[in-house]
Amino acid sequence: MAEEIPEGKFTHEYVVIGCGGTGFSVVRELVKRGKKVLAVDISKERVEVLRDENYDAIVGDARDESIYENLDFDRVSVILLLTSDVEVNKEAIEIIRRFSKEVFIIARAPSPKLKEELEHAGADFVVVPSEAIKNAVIDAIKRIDTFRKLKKFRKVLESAKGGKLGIFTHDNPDPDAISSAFALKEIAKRFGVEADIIYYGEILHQENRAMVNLLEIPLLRGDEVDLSQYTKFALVDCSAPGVNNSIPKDIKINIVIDHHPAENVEAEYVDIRTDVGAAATIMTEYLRELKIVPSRILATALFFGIKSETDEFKRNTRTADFYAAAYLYPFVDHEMIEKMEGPAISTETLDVLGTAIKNRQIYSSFLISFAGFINDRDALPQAADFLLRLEGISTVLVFGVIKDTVYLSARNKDVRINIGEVLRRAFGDVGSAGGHAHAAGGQIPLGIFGDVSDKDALSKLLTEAIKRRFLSALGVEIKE
Ligand SMILES: [Mn+2]
Repeated sequence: MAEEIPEGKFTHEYVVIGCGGTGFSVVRELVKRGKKVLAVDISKERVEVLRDENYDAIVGDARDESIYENLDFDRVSVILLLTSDVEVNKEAIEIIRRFSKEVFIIARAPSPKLKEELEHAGADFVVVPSEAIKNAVIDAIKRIDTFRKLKKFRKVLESAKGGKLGIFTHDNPDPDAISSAFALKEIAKRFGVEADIIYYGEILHQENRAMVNLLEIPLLRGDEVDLSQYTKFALVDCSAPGVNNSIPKDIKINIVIDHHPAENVEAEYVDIRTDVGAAATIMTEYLRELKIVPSRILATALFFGIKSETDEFKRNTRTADFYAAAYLYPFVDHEMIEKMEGPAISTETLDVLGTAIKNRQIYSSFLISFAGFINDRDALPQAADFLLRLEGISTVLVFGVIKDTVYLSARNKDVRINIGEVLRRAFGDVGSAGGHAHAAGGQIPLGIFGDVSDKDALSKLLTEAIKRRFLSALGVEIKE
């Protein structure tokens, strides 16, 4: 055998020993990827076949030291032992390790049990074909699930052809809901189905408004649209009409795509995934599976949807969200994202902020402020967010009056306090209030505070009453 080995040392980066079915495919794949590969096999015929196909190949036994004597270990970086004989592989590992401690060894083992033996002998990585096949089968099953889902989805969309699809979001849609609806609209278009995005409530938050305006996403208000013109309906980012949304309860829904847990969802097509952080992540997967390359605008919308829903990948973010964001990334207009994240402050918000700053009252680490008689409810959380940044402050309550309602917005970063609970305790009996540990809100009818028409007197009265209830719910005593 030794006479088959030519003079001079081999400088190939990869050496594949054992070129049966698996080894041969590995050689072929590595060469295809531009690697320099030396193939070694005990069978003369096999080596001839390899040479016929222009691969560098020599005849040799994996346990024959002369092979390794002829390798330049400064250049060879990986040796793959792919013979099906585990004893041969094991012996070969021991021999190779006498020549080089550094060279990377990948070896094949017939079972998980023998894997350890080869690792022990000095292999860096052991491949077990039966495990690889098992994983491939599991992957195939997952793919089939997706495939079946998609087939159903296509069917529903195709049956909508010629008609019009109404896509509902939840009330006061956020970027996740808006971008998901937008994606569904674009997908429907590919199927020859015209679609409108319909919402109830308001597009609150300047970021959301900036998104809709900058990306020019067409949205229709539910109370201004004739629902009888639609032949099918879809819900995104929510799963039932009339539940936490103002969609008429008697509307028959055909498609539901959501990431919030839900039971007994009724629709022709339902895709609810609770293992993703955003509905926009699901929609991105639809684009990928349907091989629809997103436009710059759509990719930017979805990316912004995922980013904002997961609070910059900090909240309830799953692997799928990262994958979706990574997929969208090259299509995203990042300048646009920057503009959406730092939209101009409206004059009104600035005024509300000014009033809230001026009227602040501080009790240890709690800050309370009356932001005045306002028009834009959305300015309150912004003022609360801003005031929470004040040194020494951990909890903020800002409130303002719009028409005959007092709106409350609270923010908290003290881990011992659940501000949603505090607001419920403080104001639940006179209005509606609640939320999360770090953010909460509420509404109280102004009439509760008596019939006072003088604004100054009302301001004082309100501030006193709200302060008392709030601090008492927090367990703070007010010293007069
Ligand atoms: Mn969502």
